[in-house]
Amino acid sequence: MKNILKSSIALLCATAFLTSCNNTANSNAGALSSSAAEKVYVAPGEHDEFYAFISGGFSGQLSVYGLPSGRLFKVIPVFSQDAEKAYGYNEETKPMLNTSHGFVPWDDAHHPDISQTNGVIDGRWVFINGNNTPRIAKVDLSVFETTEIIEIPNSAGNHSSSFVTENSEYVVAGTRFSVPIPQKDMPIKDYKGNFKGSLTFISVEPEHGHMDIKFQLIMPGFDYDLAHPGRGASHGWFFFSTYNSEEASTLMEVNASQNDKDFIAAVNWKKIEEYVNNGGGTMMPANYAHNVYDEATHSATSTMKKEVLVVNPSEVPGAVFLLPTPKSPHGCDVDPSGEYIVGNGKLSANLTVHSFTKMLSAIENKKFAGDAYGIPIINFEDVLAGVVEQPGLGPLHTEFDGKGNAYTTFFISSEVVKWKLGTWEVVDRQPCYYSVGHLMIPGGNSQKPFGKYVLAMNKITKDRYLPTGPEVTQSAQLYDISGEKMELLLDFPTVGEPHYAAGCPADLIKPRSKKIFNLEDNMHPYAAKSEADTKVVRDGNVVHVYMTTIRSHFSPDNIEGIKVGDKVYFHITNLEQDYDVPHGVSMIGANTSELLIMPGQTETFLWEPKQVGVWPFYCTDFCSALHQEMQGYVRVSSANSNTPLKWSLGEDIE
Ligand code: K7E
Ligand code: CUA
Repeated sequence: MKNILKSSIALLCATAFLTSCNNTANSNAGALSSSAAEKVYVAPGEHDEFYAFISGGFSGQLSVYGLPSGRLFKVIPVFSQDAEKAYGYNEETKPMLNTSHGFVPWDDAHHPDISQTNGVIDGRWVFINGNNTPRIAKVDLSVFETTEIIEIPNSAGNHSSSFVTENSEYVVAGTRFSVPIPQKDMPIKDYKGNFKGSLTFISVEPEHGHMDIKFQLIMPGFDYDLAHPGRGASHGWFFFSTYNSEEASTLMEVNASQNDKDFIAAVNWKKIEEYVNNGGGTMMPANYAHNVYDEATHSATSTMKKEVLVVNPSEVPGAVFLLPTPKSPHGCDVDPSGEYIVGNGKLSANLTVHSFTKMLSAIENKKFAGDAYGIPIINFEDVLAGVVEQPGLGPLHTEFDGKGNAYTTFFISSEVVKWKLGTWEVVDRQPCYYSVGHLMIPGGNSQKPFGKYVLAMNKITKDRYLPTGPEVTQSAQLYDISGEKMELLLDFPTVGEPHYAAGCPADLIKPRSKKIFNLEDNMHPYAAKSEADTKVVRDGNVVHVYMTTIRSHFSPDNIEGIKVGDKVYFHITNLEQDYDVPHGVSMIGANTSELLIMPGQTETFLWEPKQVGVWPFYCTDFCSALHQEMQGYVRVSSANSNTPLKWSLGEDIE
């Protein structure tokens, strides 16, 4: 049996290879029509219609593109240090990357999701998960910066994350790997029955978006792969795909592919919320970081939280059910009406669609096929809405256009397949180049998708671009879906490996985009709000430099009396109050990055001079015609020297 499975998996892999080759042949054949070029042409000076926030996967970041042009506007640092923006390098943002494991300057970012109001995306925040050291980040779309990161305890491989409910009541994070809860030293072979999976509901405070773990549901030791919220009639529920319902812990490609069906777990979070609000659940000791960036102080703080509220599904009867779903489902997608839950079984020939209405009546009639660790399993037939027969090979993810159509990606056959909700008939298919993973329709995880484009995100590019050594960029492909047939419009390279993306009409975000930070509102403890406030203060071997920038000088620009062995903190306030006039700063030999300081903002870098001499610093952002003149010197004397501490601008130090 095992051998048969092994060979069928090998066959799937071989098919993947063959299909790629076929597609290579196709790609060489087809030039796009000139109307395709027109459809993505955004004239110089014109704006794109949509923002696309594309996850960077192993880059740990979130990149911002315009659609339909495919132009890259910004890479927002989220989980990885970014020397360009000093994120994770300057003193202000280092706490953002703090965790219970210490400073973790990287993560694997997969699923951005935009906040919603009344089931419609509102363009306020985008949330994204870090898989590796489980974290959820929030990016504020008025500044396009990461402003909050919360670590998830009792989780590992945080993958069925981060998806928001229809009023952003919760951003939800599910564990991929089940683990001992609480963590402990135990034999791996005792996995089955002893390891558990946690599904975490993080409340989002409506006004400022402040995140807090409301509760964790402690589930059987499956792998929780993807998730989506219910909406409309199914608002109040959340759906999670699972694989490894076998609870295997080794040679997973075989041992976690034994069961004919795994599950989609349906969680009535409203019911659990009510239970918890009435004092239900158990406080459990935990240790996790909650990192918050404060716009007023331009600084982040990291707080270690010491407990988390856990709920066992058996405590809340009627809150959790399992929907059998063939075969190791990956994507778990809910249509705009909230009625259909699509399970994309990676090893299944067909796509399985569950019905929310049928699920409710099965629950009402208590028609169950058994249970897993006390969680009722609904009969497959009793919850099945329909099946899309043989649509392709290796289904991964599904999105919806809001016009009754669904679009599913097929990794192995490298294509996007369009099919109809309700009749389950395939109506169109288009090849992807190659091995498509996620796809995105702006507003795709909401009641109101903007079904004009679909963006396919591909794992392999092969011959599509100029070669760049052994690794070729991953890519995104844009299709027009406004007509009956999908039309490929554009290829563009991505930053890192894109998994999911979130799209949003530009008009939702543009008017709220901040142009400057008001200097009066700057509460940074080391801000110098005018040149008169600049100074250099020594406290033992720690020196604080209160410095300002304005076109085109630093104040002060000459400093003497620094000694080898000092810890010199440069706190630099950008006095500019004009849109798009950052200044940069860099210091020779500093063991950190430059700073890039926005108008009205204060940032800090640490310099520990190791050699005597006179060392220059300069502005790194070409800010004016006299940018090259924006420079200064620091005189460093020996550790036992008596050089007095002095600073100046526009006059010689006597
Ligand atoms: Cu959403 Cu890529 Cu993390 Cu599928 S995963 S592709
Ligand atoms: Cu300031 Cu260049």
